[in-house]
Amino acid sequence: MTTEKTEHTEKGNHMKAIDNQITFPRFFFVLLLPCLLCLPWSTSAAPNIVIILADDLGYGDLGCYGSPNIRTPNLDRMAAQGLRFTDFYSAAEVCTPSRAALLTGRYPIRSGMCNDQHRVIRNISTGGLPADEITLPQALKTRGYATACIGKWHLGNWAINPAYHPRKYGFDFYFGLPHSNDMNPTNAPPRATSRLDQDPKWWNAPLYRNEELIERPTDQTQLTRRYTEEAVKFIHENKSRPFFLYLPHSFPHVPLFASEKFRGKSARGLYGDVVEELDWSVGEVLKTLRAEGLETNTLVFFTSDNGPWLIMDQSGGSAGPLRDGKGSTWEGGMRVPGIAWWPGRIQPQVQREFACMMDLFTTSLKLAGADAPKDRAVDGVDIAPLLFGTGKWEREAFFFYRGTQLYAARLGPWKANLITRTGYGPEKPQTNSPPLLFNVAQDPSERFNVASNHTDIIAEIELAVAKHRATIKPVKNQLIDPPTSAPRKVAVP
Ligand SMILES: [Ca+2]
Repeated sequence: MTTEKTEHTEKGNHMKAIDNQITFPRFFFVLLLPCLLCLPWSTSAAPNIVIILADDLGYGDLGCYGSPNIRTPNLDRMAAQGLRFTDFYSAAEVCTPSRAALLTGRYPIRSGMCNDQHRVIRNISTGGLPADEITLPQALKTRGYATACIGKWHLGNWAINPAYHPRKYGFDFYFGLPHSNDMNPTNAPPRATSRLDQDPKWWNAPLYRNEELIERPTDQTQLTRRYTEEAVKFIHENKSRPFFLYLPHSFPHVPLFASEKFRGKSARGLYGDVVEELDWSVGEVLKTLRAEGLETNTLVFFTSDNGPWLIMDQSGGSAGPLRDGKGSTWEGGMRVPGIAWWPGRIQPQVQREFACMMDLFTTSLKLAGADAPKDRAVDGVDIAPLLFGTGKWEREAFFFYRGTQLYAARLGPWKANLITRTGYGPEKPQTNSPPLLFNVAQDPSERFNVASNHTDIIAEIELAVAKHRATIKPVKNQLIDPPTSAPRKVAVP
């Protein structure tokens, strides 16, 4: 028995040895070789990521979202070839917090980049996106990406504090305006009497290339064209490596300017001219990607930082069927166009599930093979399964903040408005108890409050709100301006 057992054991060992001889090549090819291949070129398969952000573009301002009088053939084609969201949300109701959330994947309340008074970074603001936030370009750079921000920054004034320059946050290249195009009215009389003034000489916006001030006042009629040319150049120059292009346009934020080629052409008037030029710009970017053969390895996402600025009369956009606009947590303030394009990877479709701008952060990191930060709350979720039709994604609730206050929450098709207020104007906030409840999939105009029929849904949303609130930690508010007694003779850009 002992001999048999020994023989058996020896035979077993011999077989294992043979097995090892057989399995080592298999192991090498199946496991080791791909790893070795990946090491030096780990980023070669990583997709390029392009995020094009309009400023104050409304839900109803594109042909593919029902505009009757603004021609947007390039965006319409992008939507027809890609995925058009019916329920895509910006992260906030105004510029600064929305952009902070896009680049960090976090509600702006977590970084202190929202405020109840001025609501955005002004040209005298001394705060900015905290240096300890992890931005999308910083995370992508760890995977070898080339990065550029071309357009409006609005996350800190680097003329006041150089630490707030985009190149301190992971962007290799910057070209654009530090904040909104209306923030530098000329001081010499006669000066602009309102943001609707179209005379370029009333506006004194500074244009930068990296840290260098290259033009002041900026010729805003040429701004969309110049952003586009810089974006196209960046794509050509970085075609051989993965890149992240963040293209936050300055328009259609007022004051409105279009180049000669587009001015006076749209049935919608100047606002339409401006949007039609943005549409041209999107077409140029997509054309360049195709010309370089990059379209099958590039995710392009087009959206807006918040809804239309309705109080600007005809210089403001349209929220289509949605209630209210910029500045508000009604749907018109935060539900915006959202179009994803990646030929061969994203199938043409209209997507009715909801997603939000912060999801672009987490999704981009996943696509690049980088992990989302683990030492802090990240609110964006990976929507790749939604984009590619490969399964479930993780989003449960979405929270609508106005400044530092949580006004509303969405869960599935249901939206509970705890507090309501129009975007601008003297109306005081109204606390609703119970919250107003709308099925915004059925009733995107938020006209029919069905709270009394769905106390269970309200309870579920209130539980989600309580859980979310428990994760919010107090941080320094970055948007509080210096006291009026402080000297304001800063070199304000
Ligand atoms: Ca905006």
